[in-house]
Amino acid sequence: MSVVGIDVGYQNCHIGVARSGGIETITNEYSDRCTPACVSLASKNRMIGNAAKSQMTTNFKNKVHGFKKFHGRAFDDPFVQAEKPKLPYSLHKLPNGNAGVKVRYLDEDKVFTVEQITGMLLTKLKETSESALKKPVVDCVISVPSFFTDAERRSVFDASQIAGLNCLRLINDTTAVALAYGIYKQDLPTPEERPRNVVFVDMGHASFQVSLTAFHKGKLKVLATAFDLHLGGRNFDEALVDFFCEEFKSKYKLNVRENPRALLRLHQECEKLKKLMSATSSDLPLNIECFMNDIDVSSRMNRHNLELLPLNSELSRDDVYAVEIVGGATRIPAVKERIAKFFGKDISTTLNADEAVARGCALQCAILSPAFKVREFSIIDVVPFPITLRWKTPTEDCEVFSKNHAAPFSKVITFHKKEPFDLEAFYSCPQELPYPDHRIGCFSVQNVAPQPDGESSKVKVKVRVNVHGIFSVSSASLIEKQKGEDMQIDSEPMVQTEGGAEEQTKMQVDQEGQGQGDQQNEDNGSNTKVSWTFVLIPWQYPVLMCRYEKSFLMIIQDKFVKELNDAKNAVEEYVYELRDKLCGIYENNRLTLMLEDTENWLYEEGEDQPKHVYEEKLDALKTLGQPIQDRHREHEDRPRAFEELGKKI
Ligand code: ATP
Ligand code: K
Ligand code: MG
Repeated sequence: MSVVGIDVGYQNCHIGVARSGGIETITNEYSDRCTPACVSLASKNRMIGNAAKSQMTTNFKNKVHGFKKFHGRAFDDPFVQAEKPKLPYSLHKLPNGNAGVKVRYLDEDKVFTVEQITGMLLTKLKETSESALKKPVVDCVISVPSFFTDAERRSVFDASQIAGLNCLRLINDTTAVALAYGIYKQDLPTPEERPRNVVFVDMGHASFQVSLTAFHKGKLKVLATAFDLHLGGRNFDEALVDFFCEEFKSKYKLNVRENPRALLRLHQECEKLKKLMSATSSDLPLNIECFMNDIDVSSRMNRHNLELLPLNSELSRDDVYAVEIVGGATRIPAVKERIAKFFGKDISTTLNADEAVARGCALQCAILSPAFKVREFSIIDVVPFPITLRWKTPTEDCEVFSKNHAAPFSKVITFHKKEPFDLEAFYSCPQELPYPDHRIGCFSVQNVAPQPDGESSKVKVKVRVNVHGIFSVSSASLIEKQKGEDMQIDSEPMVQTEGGAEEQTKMQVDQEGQGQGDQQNEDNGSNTKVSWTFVLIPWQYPVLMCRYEKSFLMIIQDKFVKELNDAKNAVEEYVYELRDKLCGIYENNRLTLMLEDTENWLYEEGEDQPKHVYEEKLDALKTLGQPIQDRHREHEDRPRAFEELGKKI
């Protein structure tokens, strides 16, 4: 069983793994701890991560980045529409109304779902983990922003399945950070003492998340979360880009916004500049050669006091032990200042700003994994947006989960019904929701019939916000009345919470959408409980468009291209290696000619050949080259052997 935690950022991804020595963050094949959230589709293969990012300004129409926030969103979603003009690649409306990505792949126009794109990214991260751990990786924990709604979470979950991962938990970014903070702390208060309250702030590339978490020995409880999903490092980049676009318009008469390649380059340069400005408050130059229409541009900039939007939260400042900040954008001095000022407290940076989320994810995976021993630590998270259940005939509402209610959590609601009925779940406050559709799903409880005596039947419905932060109706069961028993009939539904939140955090991962009722008899044996299946009519449930075979085929295609390139490179390397040697010591005309021919061939018809052609070419070269190399080696070894012998005598 693998123990892997994945932080899928808007810009940067990190992986934490459990090894015998503990939790580590790992590097990819570029020796980089960070893998860019970038996928580039090309005529022969896909490139993912660093390789895709390096293609930034060349294959830009087919280079997909910044897709994290398109999860579970419709093409017509105002957020998607606002992002669309800023993207170098095209978006496309999928048959189910969702936003898809349109690119050229294998010389054809292709549309991919966001789940497929993130699936590709996760496939890469899975491979990176596998090569670090030297074993297959399936089980993992993946981070999502705390403000992700059901549809977004389901979509990320689907992406993990496309990548062949078994996501044990979708954990909120700031909760992962809290776990990474708390698990090794020796001095946390005992259960009788007042909790230690810590504020965690994560400003990444595209969002700003804050959580207030209470710690006791061996457990953490998130008390509240706040966020601004339009504030992150990229807003600073965009502000700089806007500034320079204006300046270059008047200074050089250039309309940068009309040239996607130039705009991308400006973006890259502005991000570099922003990072430099974190380190120095002095004036910094910006120079880009051959920027657009053969014109070189230059300008200057100094540390901006870019406005930080007000932090909207009800957190009490007095009772805060520490304010811990993570996320790349918290390196911006103005951001740090604002956070410190808001909480009236010095900020702490005891956690690794880039890797804390991934470490927390790996720790959560380790806790869930029977294969790894790690300190027990209970985690209670919160429901970020209140959830209401509505049943028709007569139309009635009941808020089943309030804001900041503990999660994961189950509740049992008792209905008295004579016929099947529908339950509609939706977020209670559409105006507070960072998502345009407040509906979650419609659950249809079927096979309900009156009792033999014509009275209503008692139906118990269990609703749950599960470990992933996803709402579901997890079971519906009918209590059959036994002879001679009288059943209490309420016209009002009774909401009964089941178990303490503590108990619910034992993290058995729910089987989504199966609707299997549990068999335990809650009614002390007097009534028989019969479980009914229910049907989920999903409103926002993203349709898994990609079958596994499809992503599997793409992986095969990538492997195929890699092997082909390796075979081609082997010929090239052999040619160079041998030619160098030939010039020096062993002269052989036939071989020299053949090497020359091969080199030319590699640039002409040998540019694009099947793998076996390269392999045959290499074999032919080796047949000629190897004996010569061997003879040369013998020739060199002989005097050395004599020398050695001489020394011994
Ligand atoms: P999100 O959490 O929003 O999904 P992410 O996890 O990919 O995004 P991070 O990797 O935490 O984001 O942060 C990336 C952001 O931090 C980028 O905007 C980057 O330019 C910025 N950043 C990184 N280092 C610095 C620095 N030294 N100064 C200023 N900004 C920086
Ligand atoms: K990240
Ligand atoms: Mg992040």
